[in-house]
Amino acid sequence: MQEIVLEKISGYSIDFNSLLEKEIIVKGMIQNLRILSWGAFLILRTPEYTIQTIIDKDTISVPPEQLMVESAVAVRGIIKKANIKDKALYPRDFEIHVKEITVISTPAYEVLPVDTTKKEMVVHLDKKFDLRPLTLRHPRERAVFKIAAAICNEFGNYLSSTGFTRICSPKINSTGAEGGANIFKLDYFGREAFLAQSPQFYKQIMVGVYGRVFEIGPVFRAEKHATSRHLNEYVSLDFEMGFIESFMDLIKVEANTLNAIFERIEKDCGNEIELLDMKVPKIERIVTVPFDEVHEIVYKKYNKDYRGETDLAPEEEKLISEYGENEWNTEFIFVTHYPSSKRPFYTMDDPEHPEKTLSFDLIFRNLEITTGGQRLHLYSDYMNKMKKLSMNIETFQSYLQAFQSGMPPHGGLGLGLERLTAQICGLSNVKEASLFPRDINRLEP
Ligand code: AMO
Repeated sequence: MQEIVLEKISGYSIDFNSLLEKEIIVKGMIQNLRILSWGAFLILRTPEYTIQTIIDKDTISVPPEQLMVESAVAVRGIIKKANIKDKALYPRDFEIHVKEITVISTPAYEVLPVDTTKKEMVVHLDKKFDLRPLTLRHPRERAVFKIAAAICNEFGNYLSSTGFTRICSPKINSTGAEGGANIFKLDYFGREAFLAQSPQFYKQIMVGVYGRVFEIGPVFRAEKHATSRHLNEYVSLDFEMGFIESFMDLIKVEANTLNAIFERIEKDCGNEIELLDMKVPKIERIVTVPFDEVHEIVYKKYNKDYRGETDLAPEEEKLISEYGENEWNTEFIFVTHYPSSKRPFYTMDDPEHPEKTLSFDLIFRNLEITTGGQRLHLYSDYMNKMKKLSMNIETFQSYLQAFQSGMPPHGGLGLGLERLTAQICGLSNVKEASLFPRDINRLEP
């Protein structure tokens, strides 16, 4: 038997000011290496900072020429003040003057297949995804996924602080929730099963248990076309809450959650904001516009006639965004009252206009990032709606137990993490906001 004393693992975070002119040992990966006649500038990447080190070739035992980008090294040196411009570095006001460097491991590639040391990585999108284990190490890529991490963290923190309980629902299910053909089937020990398109049924069931719930998890959509806005697996940020008066309650919670996320990004991601040259948004006030009115605006203002269509075309999302910025001075447009024919069966129809629903999408910088709405909550309403739509009620029996057991008026929404990240970071393709994107042509890495 061996007993090991449990120690807290300390982070790599360093108060550089207090270490000025002192010697430290830092372990990390070589992000960049610039060899000059007198030695080298070596950029060291650690979990919490990326720092410049200065190597004088006469003082260290390893010749700089023998070092390689992406080697793991330990550096011993003195912390000095510096004044560095490169936005990929933080801190920029300190550097390490190296006394000794030890190579811990080196890449197996003789030459790395992509140069990750340039400000912009010059590589085709497909190659960038093929070589994700390496290309993700580029400072700009790392910055994008720091932003995504901040979004997830604050979505959870903010909602937890307002009475929501985090849930983790199953992703292998016996039915789909969203309808449509974009569902993956799989063989589940001889039975037909499906990959979750959304945590929809489970988050509703859990409102009966906790009143307010949220989930951050993967969902799967068998999208048949490769587009710049669709992934076959994405991360869905969902919440669902009981005792709502109307879907406006959901819109308010979403606006507050998004503002908390934006504030968190401002506070924690200063380096990423600078590096990506991001404009962090803020929701100053809520602007809602009914679905039909969007068609009208797009027709009258831009002479594009989508009237009669039961969904918004990507072009309309773009045009209404432009209109929103110019006329309403907002980047966030909540489009409400989508046609019933386009919304899943669980959506509540507007009692005054049954062909419309009490639902909404949020359009942000040309793209739909959220769908939400009020749900049916009475068992009898489910029965009527499902019969009207000729659905097989038997298949949904376990979901319907929630309504047989009693449910409050409720609603919620789903927010696509990659779409939000892409729009905040100014990326033109949602796949660039996915660590390992899945599309119709891609299953690796
Ligand atoms: P919906 O199907 O509209 O609604 O999805 C909600 C949000 O998820 C994102 N999204 C996608 N992101 C990347 N690739 C895709 N293929 C993709 N499909 C959707 C979008 C979208 O706004 N259950 C409902 C939500 C609810 O009412 O609570 C649902 O899933 O950002």
